[in-house]
Amino acid sequence: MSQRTFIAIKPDGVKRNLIGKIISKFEEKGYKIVGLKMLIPSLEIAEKHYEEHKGKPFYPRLIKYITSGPIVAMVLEGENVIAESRRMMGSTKPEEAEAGTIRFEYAITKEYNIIHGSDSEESAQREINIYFKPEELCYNWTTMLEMITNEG
Ligand code: IDP
Ligand code: MG
Repeated sequence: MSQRTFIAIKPDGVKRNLIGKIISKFEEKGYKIVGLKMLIPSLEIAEKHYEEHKGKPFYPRLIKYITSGPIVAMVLEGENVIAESRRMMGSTKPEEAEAGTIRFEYAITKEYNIIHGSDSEESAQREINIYFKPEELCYNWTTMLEMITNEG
């Protein structure tokens, strides 16, 4: 089932020059990038994004962290991309993340864990709408793999 998901390289990932390495992993996996931009999240955007965590002890720091610098926001499309991109990211706590996952390789703490990914179809749709206007998304293009598959 082809799905879309929202992924963000958080400010610590950008500050540590990990943009290219992270995007490469998703490209190599074969996901189609249908939205991509850099922005410094406003307080309003950050609060909308993380509304499920409002009231938790780490919430104020989370908002400060996510608004502390640019993030790279993207929308990926592909088979089972929501669950699979979460698997590729690894556990929230880097010490629990499986070897080979993005957080295992790069995250330092459960707070500064360099990447965000939607955890359900509902949150994917919600988060895509928070970060992207419809006209900013490029759904209508064909990857090489799609071209070859359709020719066959
Ligand atoms: P997720 O990013 O793996 O979906 P969530 O539990 O949704 O994890 O938490 C959102 C973000 O909030 C985490 O990625 C992390 O940056 C931060 N966070 C989560 N739990 C803690 C905590 O216990 N202390 C500090 N920051 C946390
Ligand atoms: Mg989450």
